[in-house]
Amino acid sequence: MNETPTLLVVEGAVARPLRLSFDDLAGLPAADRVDDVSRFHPTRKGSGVTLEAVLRLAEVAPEARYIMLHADRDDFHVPAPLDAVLAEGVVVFHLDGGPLDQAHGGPIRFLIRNPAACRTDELDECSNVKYLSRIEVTTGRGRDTRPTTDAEHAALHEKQG
Ligand SMILES: Nc1nc2c(c(=O)[nH]1)N[C@H]1C(S)=C(S)[C@@H](COP(=O)(O)O)O[C@H]1N2
Ligand SMILES: [Mo]
Repeated sequence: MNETPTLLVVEGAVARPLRLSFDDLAGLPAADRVDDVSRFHPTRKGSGVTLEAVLRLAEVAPEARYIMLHADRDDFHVPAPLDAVLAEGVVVFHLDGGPLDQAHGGPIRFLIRNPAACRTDELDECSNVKYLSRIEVTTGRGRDTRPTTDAEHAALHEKQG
């Protein structure tokens, strides 16, 4: 499936584990595309595909209940309940047809369409994972590295710039 490097691994409770390249993502059908995320997240940029399309390719096992969003680059990890995240998740991977740069959370940025404010819900702003490298489909809730206090949150934003 790959001629260009793997940008996103999908693994865990799936029938078909995936290693997706830019070309694999760009080759998904038009119906799966999400163009210009600034239409619903005015401060963010890029285009992508629905989480649902990616998980459809991987064929999620019936016992799956969560996805773990892993950013191995900075060791940031967020669990998301599968039923809630399925219609909300967008996998952003290009900006005007070129790769999504690190300043925009690339090469892959995960976005929740309608996130709750930070720390108010399972699917909150903090779940908008930058540098997403792996989606692990799981039966239980895994490690959550989202900040839990205002101070931790402020420190993280300071570090992120
Ligand atoms: N990989 C990674 N993704 C991350 C974070 C992080 O520290 N590392 N911070 C999260 C938090 S706490 C928030 S509120 C949002 C901020 O996204 P923004 O910089 O686009 O506003 O990114 C989230 N995604
Ligand atoms: Mo956050």
